[in-house]
Amino acid sequence: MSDKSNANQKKPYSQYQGSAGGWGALASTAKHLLRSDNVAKNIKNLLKTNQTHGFDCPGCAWGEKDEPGRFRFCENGAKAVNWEATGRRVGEQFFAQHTVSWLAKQSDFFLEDQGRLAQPLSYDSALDKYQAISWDQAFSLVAEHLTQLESPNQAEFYTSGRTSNEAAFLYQLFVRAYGTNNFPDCSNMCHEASGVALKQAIGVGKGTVTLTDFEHADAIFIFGQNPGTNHPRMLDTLSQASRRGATIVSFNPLKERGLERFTNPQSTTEMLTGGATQISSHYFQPNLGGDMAAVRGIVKVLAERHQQALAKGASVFDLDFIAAHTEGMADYLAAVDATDWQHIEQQSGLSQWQLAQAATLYQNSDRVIFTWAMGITQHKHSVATIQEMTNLQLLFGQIGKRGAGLCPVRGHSNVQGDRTMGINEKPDPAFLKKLAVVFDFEPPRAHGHNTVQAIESMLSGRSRVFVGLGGNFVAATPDTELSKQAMANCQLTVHIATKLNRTHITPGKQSLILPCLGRTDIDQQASGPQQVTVEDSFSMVHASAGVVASEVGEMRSEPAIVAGIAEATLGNSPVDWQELITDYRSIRELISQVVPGFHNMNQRLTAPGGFYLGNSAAERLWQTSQQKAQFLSHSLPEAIVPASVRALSSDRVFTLQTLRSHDQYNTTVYGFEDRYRGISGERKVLLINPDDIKALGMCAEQLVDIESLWPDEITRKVTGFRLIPYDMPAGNTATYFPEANALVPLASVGQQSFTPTSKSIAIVITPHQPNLEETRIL
Ligand SMILES: Nc1nc2c(c(=O)[nH]1)N[C@H]1C(S)=C(S)[C@@H](COP(=O)(O)OP(=O)(O)OC[C@H]3O[C@@H](n4cnc5c(=O)[nH]c(N)nc54)[C@H](O)[C@@H]3O)O[C@H]1N2
Ligand SMILES: Nc1nc2c(c(=O)[nH]1)N[C@H]1C(S)=C(S)[C@@H](COP(=O)(O)OP(=O)(O)OC[C@H]3O[C@@H](n4cnc5c(=O)[nH]c(N)nc54)[C@H](O)[C@@H]3O)O[C@H]1N2
Ligand SMILES: [Mo]
Repeated sequence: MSDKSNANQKKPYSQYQGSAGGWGALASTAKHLLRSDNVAKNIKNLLKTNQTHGFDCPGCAWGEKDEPGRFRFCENGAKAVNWEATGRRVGEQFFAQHTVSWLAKQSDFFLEDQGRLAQPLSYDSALDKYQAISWDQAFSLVAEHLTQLESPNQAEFYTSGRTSNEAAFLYQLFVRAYGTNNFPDCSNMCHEASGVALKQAIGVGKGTVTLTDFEHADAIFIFGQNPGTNHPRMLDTLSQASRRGATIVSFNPLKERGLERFTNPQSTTEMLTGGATQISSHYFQPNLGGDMAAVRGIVKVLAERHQQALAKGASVFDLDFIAAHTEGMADYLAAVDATDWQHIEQQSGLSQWQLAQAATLYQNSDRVIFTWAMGITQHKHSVATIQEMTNLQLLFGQIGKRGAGLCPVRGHSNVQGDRTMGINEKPDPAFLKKLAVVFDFEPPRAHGHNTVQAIESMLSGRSRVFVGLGGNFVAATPDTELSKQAMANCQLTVHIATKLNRTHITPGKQSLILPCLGRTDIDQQASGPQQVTVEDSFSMVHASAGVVASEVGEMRSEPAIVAGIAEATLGNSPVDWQELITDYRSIRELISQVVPGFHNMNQRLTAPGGFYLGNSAAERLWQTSQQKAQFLSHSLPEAIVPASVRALSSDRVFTLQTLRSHDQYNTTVYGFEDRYRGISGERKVLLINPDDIKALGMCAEQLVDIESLWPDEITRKVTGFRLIPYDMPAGNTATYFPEANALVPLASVGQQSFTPTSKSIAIVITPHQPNLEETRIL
């Protein structure tokens, strides 16, 4: 961002000495609030965050205990609320002043910082400007394009995970009645691997634990996750566990302060005494992509101990559980046995001794929870890694008992709910059958496109219409230039959104921006203010309602916009769309009829905290084809960066992960402080081991260019990134997305998950060539 030629400027990095949370978090919350144009309203908003009669925090999908008297927002939730609830508006006048080409040169921060989208807008390519359009005209334009396509499979319907259950349910109903399963969604880039892996292994693609289980766990193993920034309310849960003596073990290549120690802003004692709670008792720093090897090493140690125990008539594994509930252990243990220690140590970056230590911590704990997030799911072998983690938990019967289980920690606040509502390009046949019966139409059975396939289809010109229900498609997806080209190829692109972003200013031949209400806004319909519902990481469904009347102008709710498009395209079929919008309880009646676990939804929502959807695996009911939990065994990858890719350059090849700073929400950049990592004032940084800087013959803070390696003809390069020495194993590097998405090759995806491999990209680092623009040369 900033030019560091000015010697008086603050250093871009310094080691952060404090704990996570504490006064720093309160000060940052206050800073973001005070910078806002709506201070009083936003304080009111925050006090209603995650309360029974308030709205669900749009920040993350961590759950909430129903305890009175606590505030239930965190610093980053406050930023999300504050960002949405701005009084500034972007409408016709703003666009009269700016061409799309000019806007395209502005930063992501600038675009969203202009305020809330306030008016429906249509792109005029002759003027290169967005201009006002009426809602009816906008809906008719969408309908016209959709009905003119040769096949419904030429349209792509994207969803971002903030969308409520009500909007998602209507959206999938409309899209299927229209005739396609093309539902690329943010989940494809996020926890897809968790869903795929767990469904095969334990019969359900969701986590098996509830928030209460964290109160009973003896050990919590956290893999590939940075809760201090991305799930700050989880630190409250972890610090309580730590204080009652639970063992917390982290696996993360980076030292993340939130995993080390936390001062709980809700604890008067900690705040006044400057005290902090240690979070992780043990911290292992594997290589990027090294977790499968690490878990395999742990199992190898434990399997040996098991053999020794058997010789003495005892056992280490839970043989009763294994016999009663599982299949495939022998094959899996044979695969473990066949994996040599050299491979394990080299790939994980952890020694046999360290893995034996982790094995002991695991073995000594009666109840163990595994949590994980993007550090595990965004690799080529993510499904295999999650199944390896599941295998370990199965060996010890750690699924379906109190205080134990598997916990993929979801990202967007309703990403799990959207899937439950049927936003799925590979829908469950039983779900389609139910739709057919309840709505009396034949839904399409053929699988639709995921995110990467949608880009490929738009690139090739086959798909011609893109509709985005929230999100920022071109900034969130890999290979930015290809993704932008895909969008520009479309005949029509439609964006239902709260804030202006890069996707909107990458228009198709025609383009619409349809401004919608956010979580914090009161959603007033004919029968009165409405509630919507969301599902958290623990399968709890609860209501959310905005609390403060803001200047909403022409904004409409997401369900109302979906209904408008549906009615214009399909008329009153298969439902009376407008009638449903008058009272969302009628949408929930339909959900009750179709979606398993949602019976009597309206009534069950009145319980404080909402209702629990249940989880078959947590009850030790295995909905796999064999009705047993499956040990699934895979070979370790040869190498995280395959030899064929490494051979593409004679320079030293590093592995790069792209992650979030403390001041962003995915593609939304709130500011330029990554406080816990001690990085300040800029985002174009490359975190790297200090010895690697020396080995490269470079120095800290030097500017470099980064090029990724992939066996095709495309050069993927970003330029002018500052080297920041950071505590991480040699050979690994990190930088922020979305800036680095241009480096992620579209074809580099996870096996079975199709998730872009955003956490393991092969790169070479060269001194910055000031004349080189950021390029991608075909
Ligand atoms: N404030 C805020 N909250 C958010 C978001 C946000 O952007 N901002 N995004 C939301 C969304 S959609 C999501 S999905 C979640 C994301 O939550 P996280 O998964 O925590 O997000 P990332 O920033 O991608 O962090 C990945 C973490 O995994 C580590 N890691 C990377 N690769 C590996 C690996 O190979 N092995 C191991 N063991 N660790 C690895 C990184 O060092 C980093 O600590 O957060 C949600 N909440
Ligand atoms: N390289 C790399 N790429 C990644 C990742 C990574 O770790 N590395 N992470 C991936 C992950 S985990 C995810 S989940 C995706 C996220 O991908 P997306 O979900 O597509 O992106 P967001 O940045 O969350 O979307 C932000 C936009 O959503 C809109 N918005 C906000 N609130 C609302 C609302 O209430 N309603 C509507 N309709 N619109 C709203 C605003 O216009 C805002 O600009 O990115 C993925 N991309
Ligand atoms: Mo995500």
